[in-house]
Amino acid sequence: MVLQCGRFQLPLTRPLVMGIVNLTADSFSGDGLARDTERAVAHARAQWEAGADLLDIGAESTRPGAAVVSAREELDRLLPLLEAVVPWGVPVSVDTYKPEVMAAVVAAGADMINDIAGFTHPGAIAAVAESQCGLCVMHMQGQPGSMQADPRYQNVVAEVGAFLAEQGSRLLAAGVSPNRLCLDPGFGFGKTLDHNLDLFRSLPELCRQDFPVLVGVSRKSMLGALTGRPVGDRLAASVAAALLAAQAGAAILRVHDVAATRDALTLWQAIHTQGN
Ligand code: HH2
Repeated sequence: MVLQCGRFQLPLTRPLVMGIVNLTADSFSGDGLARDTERAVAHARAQWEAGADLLDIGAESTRPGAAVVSAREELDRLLPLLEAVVPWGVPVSVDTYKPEVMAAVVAAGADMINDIAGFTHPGAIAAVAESQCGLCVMHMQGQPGSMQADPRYQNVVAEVGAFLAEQGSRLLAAGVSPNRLCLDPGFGFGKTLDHNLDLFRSLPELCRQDFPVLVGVSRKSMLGALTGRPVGDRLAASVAAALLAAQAGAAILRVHDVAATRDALTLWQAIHTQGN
């Protein structure tokens, strides 16, 4: 299987590592760089050199209570970084749910659009349909500001699966070719710890379906709830979670700690590759 991702066709023969670059002022993980382009470029370079297969740049934090950023401010943060990073020849994803931001970053050379709202905002599908960008469709219940207040599902696995299938169908109906899509259950986005664990347990089933699956659990509060550790001290749990997601069949792992994740995956692949 290959993921069409802008200028790239990414073979999915092993799990890919997506390195996070946060141009936010208030990310939960504390790594946000807001408008500090120089440090953001250095961080992007470090993520790439640590072995990231693709970079994911975001300029609005989704942490409950984080400030909503205007499209203009989002672009003022994103475009200088894109201008620096696109020529490196690394696939660049942009984490945004705003159609006007999508259109502008696609024009600026972004290879993938990662939408936490799953392309549900009016105009989002039209903004990306005619490009060659990879598209990550993520599930979220509610809005970032209030999503963790009281998330409820009858059956979280069925409901998340149905949403992803429906948005996938909408994108295909708009002319998007299937090899541009990947799906993400959206860990921590309007989900309790039990919802997250149910979804994690169901990953093998989701990963057996038609589209590659992206998993983002790096440093998230579900890991804090389980280990009792603060956000800066969740490396071991994050790497373990990434490895378990890979084992379950995830195609892309969205992580803050690229080098550690790569090491773990290298070991996992060596054990799982026949003939080694
Ligand atoms: N998680 C975050 C942001 N974007 N995109 C996808 N596809 N999947 C995820 O799980 C996901 C995501 C939240 O993490 P982070 O970017 O580190 O934090 P913040 O939103 O506070 O900047």
